Amino acid sequence: MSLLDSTVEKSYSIAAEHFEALGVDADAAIERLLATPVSIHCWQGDDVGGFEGGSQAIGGGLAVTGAYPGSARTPDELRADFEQAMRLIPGAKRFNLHASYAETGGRRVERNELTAEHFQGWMDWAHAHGLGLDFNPTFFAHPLAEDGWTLAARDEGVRRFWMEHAVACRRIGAAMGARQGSPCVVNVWIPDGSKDTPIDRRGPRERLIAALDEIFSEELPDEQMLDAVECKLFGLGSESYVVGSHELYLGYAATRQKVLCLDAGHFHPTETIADKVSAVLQYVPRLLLHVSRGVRWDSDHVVILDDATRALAQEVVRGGYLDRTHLGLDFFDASINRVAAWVIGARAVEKALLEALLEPVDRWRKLEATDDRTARLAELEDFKSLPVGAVWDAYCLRAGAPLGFQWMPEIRKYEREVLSSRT
Ligand code: RNT
Ligand code: ZN
Repeated sequence: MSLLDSTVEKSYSIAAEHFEALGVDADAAIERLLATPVSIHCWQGDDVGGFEGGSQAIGGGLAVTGAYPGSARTPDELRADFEQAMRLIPGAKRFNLHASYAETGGRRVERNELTAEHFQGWMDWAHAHGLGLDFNPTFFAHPLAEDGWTLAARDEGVRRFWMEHAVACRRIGAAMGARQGSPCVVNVWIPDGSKDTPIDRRGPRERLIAALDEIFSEELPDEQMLDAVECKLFGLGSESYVVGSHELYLGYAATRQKVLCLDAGHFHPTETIADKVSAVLQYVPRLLLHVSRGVRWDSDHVVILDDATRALAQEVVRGGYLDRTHLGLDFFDASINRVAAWVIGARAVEKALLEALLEPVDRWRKLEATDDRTARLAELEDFKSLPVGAVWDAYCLRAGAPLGFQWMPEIRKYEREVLSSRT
């Protein structure tokens, strides 16, 4: 044990006493966190590029800004980058893929013809690293999505193509789930909407619902895959109307008992998703969270340990909803080292969860039940300066991940040795 490790253990045992005095078992919090997977998105590694080749713009209202060198250009590079990130992120991880990351051996395979075979490389790799996979059909960066319409398109042929794509993706997700022994969450997000005020808001929504019903009509076992739907308030180019709004998908997920995806960047600029957790879970079976950080618009900045992220973790933990929540990340920043972006975002989410797991909620619940609002507020404030950091360090140590920002030299080394040679 190094000197630093023994300092961490000493600080931890003092911190654990602090929490114990409040009735909280810090060891149990660490154990719980070690067993809670965070699904990390592939698309931070290559600016949502995917590997279909061609010069297709991302589109769909998604914008990645920045020109930091070293973006992954091939599946092998992306896997290597994520392996580097993984070593620096403590705890259980999953990997979240998009259909546009298929490996087709240089052949053009249309999206409606994708099969599990095109993800064999990803599945083998995930298996070798003990990673579960999650999946997303890709309804953007494609000639048939150029005008921003997919599942709700007026054109029957376009709609049909995207429905076939979604059906193919559900089967791929099921194959992933069967292989890994845990359900693959297959998340549907479509860009459909309009820049200016439409006359017909109803038609596209009816078309979307009909399309989803048909897509989901093939029964696939829950143990293999779970369907999720992701709403959005507005996007670039869909400022005035988004077909798949919050109300639409909340109603849809509630009536069809699907997983509801809440993306932290998909609501009004001052609206956070923490308060929605206990509301929507009254009606939908499970939640998928896209933890993100919107700055002014849905800008998908790297997640940090801010109030919104903390409040989200608190709601999931305080409500006892960890078992019904799939935690995912969704951001893309091309202006900083992409591997570091993964590490910063994932560590921030884990830290927020740890903080939430260390809260003396039983004690606070009692104060609340006796209407002692004064003590509740006082203790909530005091909690903010308890030694969570010491528990975090112990957690990193147990997970075999670097302490503090000791991971930065690793990033620099990887940048020097690997990323800098990519042009
Ligand atoms: C877009 C959604 C969606 C995407 C990914 C790439 O606004 O947030 O989740 O970010 O599918
Ligand atoms: Zn999202």
